Amino acid sequence: DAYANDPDRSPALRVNSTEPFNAEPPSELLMNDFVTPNDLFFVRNHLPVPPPVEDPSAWHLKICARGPSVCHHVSMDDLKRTFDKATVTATLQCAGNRRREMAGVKAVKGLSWDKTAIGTARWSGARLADVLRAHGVDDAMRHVQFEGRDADATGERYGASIPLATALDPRKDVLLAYEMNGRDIPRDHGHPLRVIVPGTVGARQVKYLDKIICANTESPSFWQTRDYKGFPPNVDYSTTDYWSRAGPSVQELPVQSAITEPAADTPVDVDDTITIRGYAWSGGGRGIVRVDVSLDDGHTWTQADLDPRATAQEYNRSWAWTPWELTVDVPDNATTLTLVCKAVDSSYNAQPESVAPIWNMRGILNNAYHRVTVHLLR
Ligand code: MTE
Ligand code: MO
Repeated sequence: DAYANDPDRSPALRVNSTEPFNAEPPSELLMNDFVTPNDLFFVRNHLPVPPPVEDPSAWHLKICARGPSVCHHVSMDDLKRTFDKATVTATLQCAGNRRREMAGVKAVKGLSWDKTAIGTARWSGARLADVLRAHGVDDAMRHVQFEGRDADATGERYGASIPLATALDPRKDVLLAYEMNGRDIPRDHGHPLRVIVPGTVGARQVKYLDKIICANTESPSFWQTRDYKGFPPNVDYSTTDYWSRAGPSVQELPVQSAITEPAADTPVDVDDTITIRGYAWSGGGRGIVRVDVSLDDGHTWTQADLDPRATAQEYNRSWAWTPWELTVDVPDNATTLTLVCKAVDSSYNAQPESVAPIWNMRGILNNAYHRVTVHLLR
């Protein structure tokens, strides 16, 4: 059993699949902290967790910075001693976050994620740009490919790539991370080393990192070439040559927000006011300038209070989410409220109003207005 050596997990996680293990935290726990505790951070594994690296000092990363034919070995000690340690607080979101709502429009293929396949951590490690420069990177190359140690039964390993321009831009803060929230990265999150690409889809942030290759082509892995791509709403698995209809690989993510409290379908005890909380976030370092909340299904709107730790982030380098909160009077005699939230990012991108027009067969990139209907006990 390839899964026999998987690590122990918190019983608080809501499990979407056990082999491979995929789970997300309960909605009402997600926004308790600006930085998500490691044991509550959503886990997205495509494959069995690889055997632990028992002795990280005997382990090396392979770096092929001038193309696949010339590779160097870098030990964990080299990585920690030779390169400055950088720490970045970044939100990681799976492309499939909120897939469940998209599946409500029409069937999609993939795990049924609710709205918590997203989390924020303080990631520490070496800057990928520094490590590539030290190994004579060829700036004319176009992509950086990453290979994990986790493999399927045929030996195919998890892999993905990002543009080399992203990796080399010091203001993009791409890390080879060996710590998550001040501790060694847990096994589920990529021990001993993973890539962190702030503002980019989770799928490119390769865990259990084994090899880095600079190349003129994207990663040849299934997950780069055939998955995590956008499909138009009129294409499904029965469409002839559906692969030729895919858009480019997903990299930076669009603006997103969701209501985490009150959770859907839980009766809410209210006096005269109700407190609504959630997160907003956008890809590419775009900060959140506004979150609008409605209690009447979008007829009228009120601005939520944004967490000052989020709004203090640098322009185009706002890697962490924006927790938001709103306490408002409940309309007299109301028994049901349809809460809606929508965020605006620093490029004034807005979320689409509904899921149907952005439906895609893979169920990714759902960033429609988020709606929660609550029944009031009063
Ligand atoms: N890296 C490896 N090696 N194997 C994987 O299955 N899953 C990817 C990415 N990196 C994956 C991986 C996907 S799709 C996501 S969303 C993130 O890891 C999830 O990271 P997390 O499990 O630390 O939350
Ligand atoms: Mo993902």
